[in-house]
Amino acid sequence: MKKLIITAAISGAEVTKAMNPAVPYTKDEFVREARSACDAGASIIHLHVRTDDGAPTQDKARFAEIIDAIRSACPDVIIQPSTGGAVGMSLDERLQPTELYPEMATLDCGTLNFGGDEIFENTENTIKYFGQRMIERGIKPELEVFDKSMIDMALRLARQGFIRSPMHFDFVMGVNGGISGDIRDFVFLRGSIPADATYTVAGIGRYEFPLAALAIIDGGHVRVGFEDNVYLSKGVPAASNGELVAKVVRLAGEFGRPIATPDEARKELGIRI
Ligand code: KMH
Ligand code: ZN
Repeated sequence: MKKLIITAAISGAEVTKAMNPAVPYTKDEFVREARSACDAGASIIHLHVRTDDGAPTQDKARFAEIIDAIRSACPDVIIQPSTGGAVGMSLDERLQPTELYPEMATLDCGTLNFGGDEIFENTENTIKYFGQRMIERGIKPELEVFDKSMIDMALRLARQGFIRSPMHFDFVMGVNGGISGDIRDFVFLRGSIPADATYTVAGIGRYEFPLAALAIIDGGHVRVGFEDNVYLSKGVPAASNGELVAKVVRLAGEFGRPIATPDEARKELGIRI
């Protein structure tokens, strides 16, 4: 059976230590969380960084510092910086980590409500601009889709040359403002991508593990981590990102899916080795 790529979204931009004290802010905390995830079986680290006091930042120097430190602890892992950053950041602020030429980065494929008065803004021209930068910089985009319309947008922009095939999607399901994490919606998204595309699924909150199980059975890939969910099970905070990854590894074992190493993930996603 196709090997399972596990992505650990270890920090996010919105989750805080008040929600789970293991959420990383400092460089050492990022290394601790990345190491726990890699040791448990993650082959990709989806990365947002923070200042030491926890504020989200897209600062290039801060990314470089934390990426270097993670590399020392987990030399092989694929590091996938966010270009979504946090709501309200400017486009060029968000693009800063792509100046470090990472192997992968996220490319958010549409605008959505993000709770309360927040709007996560990604106009068509923004997506084109980000897609073009990633092509120029040799970065494999992970196409973040929070709704079906964002798949349609990605397909349209691929036809126009702003995104290359084969495409790799991340179905982010259960955000307040995006598509729900119901099975019906998973099947809808899953059936809406090209035959040569790959996907991972990121279920938010209580959707994390049910959607992981569906993707494991379906031959897709899985993202877990504090960015999406801070609980190991109902009411039980995860002690680390590694605990969340380990739970996915256990589920995969039950369904006979072996876990991909970082190099196996590179091969599956068409990333240069
Ligand atoms: N923090 C959200 C506003 C991404 O990483 O590309 C955007 C986000 C998506 O997390
Ligand atoms: Zn993110």
